Amino acid sequence: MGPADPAGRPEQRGPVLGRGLDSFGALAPSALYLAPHGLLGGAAAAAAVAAGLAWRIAGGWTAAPLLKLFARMPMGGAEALVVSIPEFAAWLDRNHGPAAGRLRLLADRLCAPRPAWAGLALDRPHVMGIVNVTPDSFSDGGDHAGTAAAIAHGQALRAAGAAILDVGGESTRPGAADVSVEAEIARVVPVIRALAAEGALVSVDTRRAPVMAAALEAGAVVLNDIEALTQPGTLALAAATEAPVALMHMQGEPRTMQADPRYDVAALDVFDWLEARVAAAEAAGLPRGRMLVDPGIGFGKALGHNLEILAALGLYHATGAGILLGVSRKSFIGRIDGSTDPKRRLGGSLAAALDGWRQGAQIVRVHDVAETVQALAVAQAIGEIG
Ligand code: 9MG
Repeated sequence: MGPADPAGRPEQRGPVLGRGLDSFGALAPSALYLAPHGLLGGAAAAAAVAAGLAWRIAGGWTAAPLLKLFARMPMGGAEALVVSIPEFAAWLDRNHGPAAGRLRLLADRLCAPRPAWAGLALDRPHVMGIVNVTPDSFSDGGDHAGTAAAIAHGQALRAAGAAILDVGGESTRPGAADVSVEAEIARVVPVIRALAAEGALVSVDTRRAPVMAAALEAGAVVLNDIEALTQPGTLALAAATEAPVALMHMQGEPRTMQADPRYDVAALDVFDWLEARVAAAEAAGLPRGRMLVDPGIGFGKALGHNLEILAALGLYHATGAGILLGVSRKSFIGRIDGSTDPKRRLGGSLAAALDGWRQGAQIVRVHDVAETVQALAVAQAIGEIG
């Protein structure tokens, strides 16, 4: 994997390292990354784990018979090495230097079973339904912008199988109009209050501390923050309220983020950033078990970046947090198939959500709840036989 150019094509580089684990083990610990590879599910996962040929990932439904190690190169880019679990475990037994210590830590985080998050058991997938209370959202164009319409939409998503409803009052699409804190609160609070009063598990999609506080007071339980608690007061508020959080990666800010996003190696750069945010949140008093990480598909990323991140999604299990994935109706689908109407991206949304599930993402954030719940149920039922 090399750095992606602005058009999104990964740059190809020849190997610099020798091909063995020992050459990776001689590198600086901070240059190393570990992702599950060749993932198995259902009966195949159980058999491979029982035979000692695979590791169960995050205590979930996937198991890795292989690991993909990435090493950043001094001149930029990264090299990858695929090893079997028995080979890697034997190497870890023999090696005790700093690089082995880093890889052991990442491996422990990859495998550690996740505690329940907001009351949801993370050994199975869940669907988060999107309730936009915005007149100008990219994906539903304000279909549910009024309070009553948004409440009805949330009720319908819940009836369709959403385990959690994500209520947002600010559109983050490039070019969206600014909304004041007061207006954002006025949009989300009545919707949250009504849905929570009916027993729905509600998350608030906001990046501002006063909106978070008002939403929690109205009955929201979860904070979904596309700025990962970097805005003033948000980290302290999350720590003080003990709310479960979703920490999303974004490069830049919504108005301009798609102008010229640049990374060295997108999947690894995003990993570093999320790992640092998890550490910051932990230092502020949030236990890791209360956090989900989210690579922020479409937030300051060209097509090549999005695809590289989605292909390496399992990498983010090594933050030790659960994974939330948002791919629903996003423009990267349109960049692949030319679709311009977000509502005509159901096939691409389902394909990407199912691939996230295959890689063990515990929660998918979607518009089309009934269709996603059905797709996941069928994929799971097939996997359990195989
Ligand atoms: C609010 N919002 C829009 N897209 C999102 C995504 O992909 N993830 C999360 N966590 N929130 C999102």
